[in-house]
Amino acid sequence: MAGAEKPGNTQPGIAYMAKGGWHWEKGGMILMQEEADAKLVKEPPHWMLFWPVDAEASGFPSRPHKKFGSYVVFDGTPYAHLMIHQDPMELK
Ligand SMILES: [Cu+2]
Repeated sequence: MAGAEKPGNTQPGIAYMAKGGWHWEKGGMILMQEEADAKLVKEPPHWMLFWPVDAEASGFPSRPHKKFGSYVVFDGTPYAHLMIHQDPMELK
């Protein structure tokens, strides 16, 4: 997303990544781009809610958290969104 325009959405959006995705992570924090000593981490299938969200105000963590399964990605940036992990293979 380096050099990408700031999101201009005026309504909330929702997306589902059925095959999950990947992100760069360093010290438990998700990075917007690769950095030295960062590792590439696989994300499971997940929903993404695209609307300005603030980790502190929402109570969601700003990094992947097994207990909650949801967290704010890119907290404190125009690209912040809520990530909700869901694995359809685990549904009964
Ligand atoms: Cu995603």
